Amino acid sequence: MIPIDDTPLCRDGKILILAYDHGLEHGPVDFRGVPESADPERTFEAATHDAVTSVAVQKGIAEAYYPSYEEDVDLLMKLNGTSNLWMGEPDSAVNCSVEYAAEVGASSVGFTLYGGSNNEVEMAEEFRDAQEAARDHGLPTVMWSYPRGQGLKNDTKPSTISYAARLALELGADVAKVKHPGSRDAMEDAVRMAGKTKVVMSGGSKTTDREFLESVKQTIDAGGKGLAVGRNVWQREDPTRILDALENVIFEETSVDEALEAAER
Ligand code: FBP
Repeated sequence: MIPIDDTPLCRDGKILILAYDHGLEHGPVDFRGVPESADPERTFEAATHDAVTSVAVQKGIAEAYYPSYEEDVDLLMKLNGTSNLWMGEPDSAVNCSVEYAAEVGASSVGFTLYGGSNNEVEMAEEFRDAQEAARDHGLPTVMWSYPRGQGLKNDTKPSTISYAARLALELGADVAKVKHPGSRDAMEDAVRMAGKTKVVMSGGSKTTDREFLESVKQTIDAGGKGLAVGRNVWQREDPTRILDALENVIFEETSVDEALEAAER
């Protein structure tokens, strides 16, 4: 773990990563509700919002779109990822090296670890290579810490999320991105287990404004540092409105009601 408060990934110690790797991870189905969301430029535009500290994309999207936004957006290069067409035990191909991520202009990197998968050992070894290379380049490393696999029946139960947060600390991630474990108390335990590694909540599938903001608020109140979110922003007709509300909850630590009111103005 290295100090990352002074890197582009953080603002005032908080983090809001706008994730847009779903075209790979889930496929075009995620773009059907709001067809314009298939255009990466729409998400890069949203990422120019002050609340967003980095946009997380795969290499191909970074190469094609980041050059037009490098003045206004900070890039988190997602180093591994797998399509939903893959039917095997959870695994993730390493699609980009840290060296190349740095060349393209990334100021941080992201890596998925499926703890509990039959492929955990290989993934942890790949993470080791990525984390050590990121250290050489001074890039913060965010672990998408997602326990899953045939032996894990419930991947969001509190003990599993606390273990996911701890894996990130043990393996040297600077930020642990974990699913919401269902309550503030459970998130508090995950934050405790992560020690000096900062915890951010993973957005999840689209819900109502209030439901989504309540889970973010619980994360902040539990000591989490923010959010890495995709669908709950760019699957909305107006991504700016929810980003306004998120800015309030995460950076100003307002109530959800205040954030919703501010977003209406
Ligand atoms: P969401 O906020 O849309 O859940 O995005 C976060 C994320 O981690 C993405 O980076 C990734 O594509 C997706 O979730 C993977 O979700 P899952 O593996 O649970 O289907």
